Amino acid sequence: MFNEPGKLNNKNAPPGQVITKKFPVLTFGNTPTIDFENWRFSITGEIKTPIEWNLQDFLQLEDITINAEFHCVTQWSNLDNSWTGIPFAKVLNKIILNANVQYAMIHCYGNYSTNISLDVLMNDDVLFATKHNNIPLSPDHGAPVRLIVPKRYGWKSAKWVKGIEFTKKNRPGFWESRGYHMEGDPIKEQRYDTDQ
Ligand SMILES: Nc1nc2c(c(=O)[nH]1)N[C@H]1C(S)=C(S)[C@@H](COP(=O)(O)O)O[C@H]1N2
Ligand SMILES: [Mo]
Repeated sequence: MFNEPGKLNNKNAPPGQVITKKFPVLTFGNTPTIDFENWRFSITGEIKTPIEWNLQDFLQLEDITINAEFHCVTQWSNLDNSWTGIPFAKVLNKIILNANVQYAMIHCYGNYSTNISLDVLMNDDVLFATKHNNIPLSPDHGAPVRLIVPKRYGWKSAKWVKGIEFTKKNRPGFWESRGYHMEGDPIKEQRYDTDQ
């Protein structure tokens, strides 16, 4: 049975997705070893004053809990996840962006990266998550902090984040430079870059 395109609610997965109640681990390469004491989160690029926080600094920002769907481009969707974490908007409040900045590159431990436009990051369901279904993230799922971008395919929900780089140009991240779509909206089924 096909899902009706354009629907994203608790009954239907986006087109071409298969629903699972599990939460498969999907990582390119190995889970990086992260020493929480030495964990750093930096905000760089097109901002007035760059920032570097340790885990304690970061966790001082107030967290919230949301419920969200999760759609991997390999076609599994889990429609029911609770995430607790710090809203992107709270982080944005701490910095002053330069003029005409529309994009961000999320950088991770282990050299993964993904590009996301600022308007998507500003959705109120975008979090730097520390807990999934009320349990602290396991190492394989991105501990101590991962990004969650519910309205994009899972590869944009970067695990083991170590920073945000704000940019004027939309540069491709790890998968985007290997043929994945720059936007990755599951409702529009933007899986791969179709430009030849
Ligand atoms: N750093 C990093 N983040 C990543 C990935 C990765 O390989 N490295 N894989 C992405 C992909 S393709 C998906 S679907 C989700 C999967 O998250 P999970 O392993 O917690 O289910 O993480 C995303 N974030
Ligand atoms: Mo994925």
